[in-house]
Amino acid sequence: PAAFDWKDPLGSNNLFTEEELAISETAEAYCQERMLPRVLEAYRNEEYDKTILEEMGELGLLGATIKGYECAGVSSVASGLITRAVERVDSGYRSGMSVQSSLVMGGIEEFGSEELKQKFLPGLAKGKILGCFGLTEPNHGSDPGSMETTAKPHPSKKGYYSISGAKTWITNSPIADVMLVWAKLQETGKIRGFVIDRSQCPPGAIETPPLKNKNGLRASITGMIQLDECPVPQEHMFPDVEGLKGPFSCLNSARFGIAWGTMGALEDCIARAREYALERRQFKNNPIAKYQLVQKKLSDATTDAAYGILAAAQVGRLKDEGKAAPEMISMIKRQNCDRALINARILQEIFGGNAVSDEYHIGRHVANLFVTQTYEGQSDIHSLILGRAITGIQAFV
Ligand code: TGC
Ligand code: FAD
Repeated sequence: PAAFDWKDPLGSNNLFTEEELAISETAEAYCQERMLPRVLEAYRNEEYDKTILEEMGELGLLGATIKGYECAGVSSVASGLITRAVERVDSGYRSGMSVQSSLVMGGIEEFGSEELKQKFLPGLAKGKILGCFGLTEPNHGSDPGSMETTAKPHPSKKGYYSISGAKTWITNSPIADVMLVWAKLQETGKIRGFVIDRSQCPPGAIETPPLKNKNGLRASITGMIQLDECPVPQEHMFPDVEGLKGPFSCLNSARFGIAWGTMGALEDCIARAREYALERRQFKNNPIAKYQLVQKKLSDATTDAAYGILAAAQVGRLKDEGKAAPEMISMIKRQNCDRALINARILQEIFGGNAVSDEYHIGRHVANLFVTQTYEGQSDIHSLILGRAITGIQAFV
């Protein structure tokens, strides 16, 4: 019989092409060699080093599924493998990348005019321009359809809209050059997407104060977007998409990425807990890995990670064939975030008191994974999306 590999228990590597495996290797090497050494200081000091996005851009890891515009044009599975490599180090680093790649570049690629694509995609792909995605508002998180941010014809600048409102909990906003902001057009009441170029905004029209002192995702920078009659050229509005379909289409790709990423974080927790359990000795000099209760924790987590990768790979293949329903993405986003968080919390117990020290990394993953379960649709919201698809009855309102 074939040998069992605890790092790839169900042989998922057999499902990936040579090219996908090579991309995964490049991403893993970069993340372990260049990102991992920075993460503890970044997390302690709540700092995001934006040169990371430039480095990722040089390796072709940003907006990797996009064809043209200086992007790599790889498969969805390959992009998932990149995301998994990044989140193996830290969910905050994956967040910075997801927003740039899936939410901003993905949105511009899917809905932007050719002019907007030419103007922004190559710079975003190289990490020279930083993007953020503003959907959530202080009073409307799970229910973005009720947003209050409004766009109306600018009273004095011909050919411009004037946007006013506030977005909150926005990854990368304090350092973003470009903001994809969703606002209701006053004349129709319909949600539209606007690409705001910070360098073109007059002073005071846009403020992006950071939200500090987070207790998770500290290696990622988060803030608000406050818009006060901000002038935006009409041609910076996505021409043909209106309603929630716009932001949710971007979210389909980002949620797909999170399903892969959280498996990377969980795999890191498993590898670290296994190593610790083999080294740490208690009671008659036995490694704690000898004890059945410890082994069960490792078995449960390893099983969930293996299942999670297989499910994500299956949805990735369907996505590229145009056969992935959004509910499939809700299913893997919910399941993988929940299982990663639950298992990481249990694996944390293996480290005893040392779990409290950040040098063991496990506590950081646990705090981060809570956030992954919350953003891009909290898990209970995805339960309701699935429940609606199963029963035909919506339970939101
Ligand atoms: P609902 O009636 O369900 O849909 C309204 C319109 O949108 C369409 N639609 C989708 N289109 C494409 N993909 C999807 N996944 C779609 N889901 C819905 C739908 O067909 C409909 O179109 P149309 O043409 O008929 O108008 O709308 P609802 O208001 O009832 O929505 C309910 C609910 C709960 C499903 C939705 O609001 C939801 O998903 N809430 C969660 C909010 C969320 O995910 N926010 C994410 C913010 S961004 C973020 O967190 C980034 S973190 C990034 C990082 O740091 O990694
Ligand atoms: P609420 O909507 O107030 O929900 C609170 C609780 O109530 C949740 O458990 C929810 O599941 C539950 N709930 C709500 N409605 C129902 C219902 N009908 N039935 C049952 N339960 C319900 N947003 C962006 O737009 N862009 C970003 O880049 C971004 N980055 C983020 C980064 C971080 C670090 C964080 C923490 C958040 C980020 N978000 C971003 C926001 C994120 O998407 C929201 O926090 C999330 O959608 C939940 O919204 P909320 O926080 O307002 O919670």
